[in-house]
Amino acid sequence: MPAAQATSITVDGNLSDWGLHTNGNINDWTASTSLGATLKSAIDDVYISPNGYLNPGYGGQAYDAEALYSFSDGTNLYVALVTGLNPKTPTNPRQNTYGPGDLAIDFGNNGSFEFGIQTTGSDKGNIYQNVSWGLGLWDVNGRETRLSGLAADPNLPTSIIDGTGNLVGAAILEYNNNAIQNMGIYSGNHYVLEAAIPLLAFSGFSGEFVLQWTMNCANDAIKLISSLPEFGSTTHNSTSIPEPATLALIALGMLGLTASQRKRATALLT
Ligand SMILES: [Ca+2]
Ligand SMILES: [Ca+2]
Ligand SMILES: [Ca+2]
Repeated sequence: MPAAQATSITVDGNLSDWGLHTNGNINDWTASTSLGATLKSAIDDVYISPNGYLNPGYGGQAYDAEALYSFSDGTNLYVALVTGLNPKTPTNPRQNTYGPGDLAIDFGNNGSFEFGIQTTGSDKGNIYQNVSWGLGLWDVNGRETRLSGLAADPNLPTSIIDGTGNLVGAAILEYNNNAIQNMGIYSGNHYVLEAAIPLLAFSGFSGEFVLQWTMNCANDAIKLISSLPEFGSTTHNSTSIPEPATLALIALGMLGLTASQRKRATALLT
C-alpha cells in the first residue's frame, strides 16, 4: 500500500491523523483543529433507514456521501472523504449499480470544474485539467432525466470521461475497500478516501474553489468551499522592489524549485 508522510497526515486510508474516530459518537465526524486554519469540513451523515431518500436520489447507505474534509500546508491540498460506497462497486446501469466518481474541483465556484482527480482504476491519483465530465441521473430540478427528458445537472460532475483533459500532476491517493464500522451514531459500512494533491498541479489557479465528489448516478453529492493562495506567493514576500537582475535570479530559482518538487512527487509514487 503506498503511503506518504507529509505534515501530520499519512495517506493510508486511516483518518485518525485527521482527528476522526470510530467510537459510535457524533463527535467522530469532527476533524482536529490542529490541522490549521485552512481546514474545511462538510458533514452530511444524516441518512438512517435503508433505501431512503438522499439528495437528489435514492439508494441507501451504499450511495451515501457522508463527510468531506480538506486542508492545505502550502505544498499539498489534503482531502479526506467518507462514503458508504465501496470503491470496487461496478457501474452497470442495467443492474442498477453505480461506482464511485472522481474528485472534482471548480476554481471560481462558477460551475466549471477545471480539475479532476481519478479515484479508482489504473490511473488512480492522476490529476487532469480541462476534462469532460460524466453526469448523473438527475436534472437541475432533482427529477430523473429519463422521466423529465431534461439534461443531466451539470453541477453534479461524476467521473472523468476517459481520454479527456491534460495530465497535470499526480496525487497520492488511497480509497480503501476495507469497510470501517462504528463511525458516527448511524450504523453501516463506511469507506475512506484520503489524498495529498500537489498544489503545483493547480498552477495559474488560486482563490476560492469548490471540491466535490459524487458517485456515477449522482444520487448523493458532497462538497465544500475553500480557497488557495497563489502558489508560491507566500515564499516571495518582499518589501523592496527587486532589480531586474534579481528578478531573473528569482525566476531561475523558481524553475529549479518546480523541477525538484516534480521529482520528489514522482519519487513518492514509486
Ligand atoms: Ca491517514
Ligand atoms: Ca449513512
Ligand atoms: Ca470554475
